[in-house]
Order: sequence, then C-alpha cells, then structure tokens
Amino acid sequence: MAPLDTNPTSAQQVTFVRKTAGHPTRTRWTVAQVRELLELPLPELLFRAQTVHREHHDPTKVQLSTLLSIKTGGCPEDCSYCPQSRRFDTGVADEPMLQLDAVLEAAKAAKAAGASRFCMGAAWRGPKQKDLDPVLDMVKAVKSLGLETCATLGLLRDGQAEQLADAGLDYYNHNLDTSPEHYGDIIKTREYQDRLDTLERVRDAGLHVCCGGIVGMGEDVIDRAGLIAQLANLDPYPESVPINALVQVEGTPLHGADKVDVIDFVRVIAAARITMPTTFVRLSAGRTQMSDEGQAMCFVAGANSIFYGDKLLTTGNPEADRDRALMARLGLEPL
Ligand code: SAM
Ligand code: DTB
Ligand code: SF4
Repeated sequence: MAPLDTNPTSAQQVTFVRKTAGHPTRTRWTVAQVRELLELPLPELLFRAQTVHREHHDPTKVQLSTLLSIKTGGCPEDCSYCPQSRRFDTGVADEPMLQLDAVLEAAKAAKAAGASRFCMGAAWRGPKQKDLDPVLDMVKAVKSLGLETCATLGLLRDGQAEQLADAGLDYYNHNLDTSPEHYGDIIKTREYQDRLDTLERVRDAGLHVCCGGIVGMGEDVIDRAGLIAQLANLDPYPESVPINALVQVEGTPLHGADKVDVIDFVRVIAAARITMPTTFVRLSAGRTQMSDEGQAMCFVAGANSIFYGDKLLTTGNPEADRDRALMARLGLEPL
C-alpha cells in the first residue's frame, strides 16, 4: 500500500477553518482515512506519528496524572466493562463519598510523588446538586495545592460544568469509549448523543476536555477508526485523549473478551497522535498487563501522558517507583 500523504491539505482530506484561536485550520477525518492509518505498515505509521509528535511536543516529556476514586461502586449504569456497576457481581462495594480531608491527603501525596494533575472520579450516572457541592470544595482544595484538577463524574446537566469551572476545575473527563456503531453493544443505559451533549457543556463552560476510549472490547478495526474519527472531529478536538486497554474484571460482561494485541494498541495511540497533533495522548488503563517494551512503543507512537500512582479507580496500576524506573530506562522525564 502506498504511504498516505501527510499534507493536511491533501485532496483526501477536507480542511476548513477551526473556530478556536490557536488552531487556525483543522482537518476533518473520515473513518476510512483513520482506518488507513491503523492499517499502515508499522514502521510507516510510527514514523508519521513521531513526525507529528516532534512538531508539537518535546518527545522526552511525559505528563503524570494521578487518579482517585472519590465515590466508589453502586453505579446504576450498565457499562459492560465497568467493575463499579451495581448490576454486576464484581466484589466492588458501594461506598460513601470520601471526605475532603482524605482527598486532600491523597492529592498532597500525588504532588509529592511528582504528579502534575489530580483526577477525581465518581461512580455516578451524573451528579445531583447535593453530590456536586462537596466535589466543588474538593476541586478548590486540590487546586490550591498548585495541582491541575480533573474530574470525571458522568453526565452533566446545564449549569454544572460552569459550577465546576468556577471552582477551579481545569479538565473534565468524559469518554466516548468506542465508535457510535459499537456503543450499543457496550452500554444501554445512556446514548452516545448524551455523551456528546455533556462534552459540549464542558467545552462551553471553558473547561479543557479530556475524552478518549477503550480498546479490547471486542471491537473491529473499523470501530477503533470510528472512535478516533469521532474524537478528532470534535471542534476543537480534546486537549487530553486517554486510550485505555480494557482491564478485564471478573463479573463484568466483558470479562473473557479477546485480549488486545499490544501492537494493535500501539496503532490506536499512533492514530490518535496523527489526527490530534497538539493533544496529550494518555497511555491509560491496562499498563499492568503491558511489558516495558510494549509501553515504550506507545511512547514512540506519540503517547505523552500516563496515569501515575498504584491504583486507577478500583483496579491496579504499575507502582510509582516502577514507573519512575521505566521512565529512567527510556530517558523520559515528567513534564
Ligand atoms: N461514572 C463516570 C462515567 O462513566 O463517565 C466516571 C467514571 S468512569 C469509571 C470513567 C471511564 O473509565 C469510563 O468511561 C471508561 O472509559 C473507563 N473505564 C472504566 N472501567 C474500565 C475498565 N475496566 N477498563 C478500562 N477502562 C475503564
Ligand atoms: C480514563 O479514561 N481512564 C480512567 C479515567 N479516565 C477515569 C479510569 C480507568 C478505570 C479502570 C478500571 C478501574 O480502575 O476501575
Ligand atoms: Fe458507572 Fe461510569 Fe462505571 Fe459506567 S463507567 S458503570 S457510568 S462508574
């Protein structure tokens, strides 16, 4: 197959003016074009990803985000991958929301360990006002430590994103998870459009958007292409794009799904990098199952952010000292 033309004004791609300052032009990606990227010979794909990466980022720097589950378990939604849904018997208990002090302690520890961003996650369909009020206090307190703040609380209603922005929230994470076509096989309790509506509220409130998906949920290559095209065609595209490898948890419907080949995972990272040049592409969940070499290839493919800390929300993540050793081995430094 002939290599694709990297010029964004190529006849294959439609270029039009981006609304946002700092992004003078944008490229609209078709699913077919992203699929072509995903199916390039690996050296060609990595070369293209590296070329784009180096135009926009220091290839030796990796941004470190630490996660904390501020409200674990008991979620009414039916996301087939998630250990926190109350519909599945996974052994994750429905816990009350953490107190402000506990969150602050965790944020201080994350900062001391070298994280620059602290992300608070809640197992909700979306927050009620009585849920949101204590989160606003957490955001203010974490922000006052000099950390970037991120929250992932589910679907937002009108006005909620503005309250979070006023409290000092920097990023809101809300994932599209997969392609629109595959989505109905994974989640039935909310629509793809509900997610897009929340992303629009987040964007309109002036928050940075963190939005990505999961690889390894039985999807085809066309679904991976569909997810990346959806993300890349958001206007503007997200500032942060977490690419998760499914963490298979016993009791969830997706436990036992075919495991994703690490090379295919690397391809998704590279496609995210090429289609969203300025974004931070986060090598997210699933790193405990990856070798150092697999992760190294993700960094070469343009990943420049990780979740850092011994736990994700309910499942494991590589120990912080192991990650420091990996970064030293690869000559990478925290941003
Ligand atoms: N409840 C909120 C929501 O769903 O928007 C926020 C928390 S939810 C756990 C955040 C994201 O974590 C999900 O959208 C999904 O992409 C990711 N996630 C959850 N379980 C996962 C798993 N087992 N493996 C990989 N990613 C997972
Ligand atoms: C994202 O894309 N991945 C993170 C974060 N955003 C909230 C969550 C991963 C969760 C993995 C399963 C767990 O630990 O419960
Ligand atoms: Fe609930 Fe979020 Fe898990 Fe879905 S992903 S079950 S909304 S915690």
